[in-house]
Amino acid sequence: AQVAPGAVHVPDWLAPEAQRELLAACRDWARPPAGLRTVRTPGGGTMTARQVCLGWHWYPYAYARTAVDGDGAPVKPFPAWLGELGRRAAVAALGPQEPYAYDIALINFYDGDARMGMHRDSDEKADAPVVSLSLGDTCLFRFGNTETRAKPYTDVELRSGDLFVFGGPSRLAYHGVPWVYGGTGPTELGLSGRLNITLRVSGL
Ligand code: MD5
Ligand code: FE
Repeated sequence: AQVAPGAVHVPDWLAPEAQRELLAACRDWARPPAGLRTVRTPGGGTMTARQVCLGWHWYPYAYARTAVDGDGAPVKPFPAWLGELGRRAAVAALGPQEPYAYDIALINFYDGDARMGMHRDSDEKADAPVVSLSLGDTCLFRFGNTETRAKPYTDVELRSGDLFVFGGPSRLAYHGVPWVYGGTGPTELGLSGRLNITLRVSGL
């Protein structure tokens, strides 16, 4: 379903087996070196969702090749199969298009009361669509507008296996995760909390 021009939600895009495989990969990537970390913002704040990066390391508000605000180790490689998954996802949501060279994955782990405030993703130098995949608990995802953090926005529930693609005029929209509904994920998956995998083109 199109939520806004270029912003498309495809519920239940990843089959249970594909969800299990992606979760297993995320657990592996979360291990040190350059594994899961807590992100601190320049203003002295702490993000409640913890993060691991592939390909390029994101720190507020730029990209590096090493985990500069973590253990300093070289960032893990972005695997070819993940780029293929990103291209298939973009086509599934937006239809035939140029094959984008995805080279960044940002993986956010939400547990307990973790959430994400309204923000824009503007540190990439390319305008390729962002592919977002959700695993585990359902969240409330807030898709806003390009002008302000405030209303109008559209609230969407993202569930385990859902795909969301943000391209075109929606690429620079404000968005956030005001809430994760604890204990709502598929029991068979064995994930407590929520995981979100975003695939991006750095343009770097
Ligand atoms: C999440 N992650 O659920 C969200 C989903 C992030 C982040 O926001 O920055 O890691 S990805 C949402 C996204 C990405 C790019 C553009 C837009 C939304 N958008 O235009 O709404 O952890
Ligand atoms: Fe974002």
